[in-house]
Amino acid sequence: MPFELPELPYAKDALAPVISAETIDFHYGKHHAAYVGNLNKLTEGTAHADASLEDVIMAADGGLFNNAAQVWNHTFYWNCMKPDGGGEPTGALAEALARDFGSTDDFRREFKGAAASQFGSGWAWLIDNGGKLEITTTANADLPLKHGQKALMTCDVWEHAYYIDFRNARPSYLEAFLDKLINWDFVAANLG
Ligand code: MN3
Repeated sequence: MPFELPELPYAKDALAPVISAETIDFHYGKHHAAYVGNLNKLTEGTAHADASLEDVIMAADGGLFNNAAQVWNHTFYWNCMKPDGGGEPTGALAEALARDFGSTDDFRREFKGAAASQFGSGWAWLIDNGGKLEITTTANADLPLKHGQKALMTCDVWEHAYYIDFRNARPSYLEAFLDKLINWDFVAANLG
């Protein structure tokens, strides 16, 4: 059974004007779709063809790892956003952010700083690292799963994520992501 491009959890224009339908057309329709296509080409007829995406990620390196990880990362990223997102987390997630960062605002400031200073292409993450929430960044396709960490939230900081809508202004994209798009319910569900 080939790997499939998951449906977007909202319409492609639902995140506008922060993230335009044009960005989604390229980012989901071209980039994410291409990673799925490459993954299927690389696994066809191999022992990985019927493995779970996570098992491929853990077993693979090189091009196979890059494509499998990018399929996972993008699916996770789409779910980290929703139309009219942002606002404040509640309950156990809000308590955990206060415990490990001081407050949700402190978390936002630290996350923005880390994501803005990730050099080149990569991802910024909120992770659960053995019961403590931490912010981390990864280069290219790398992801917390590969390091034994549980991802709670991510923001794609490859230029293709923001260049159409924000040009080179990564900090503006990060601010809009946190203030207007982040799906705290999804993040809270990942905390479990
Ligand atoms: Mn991307």
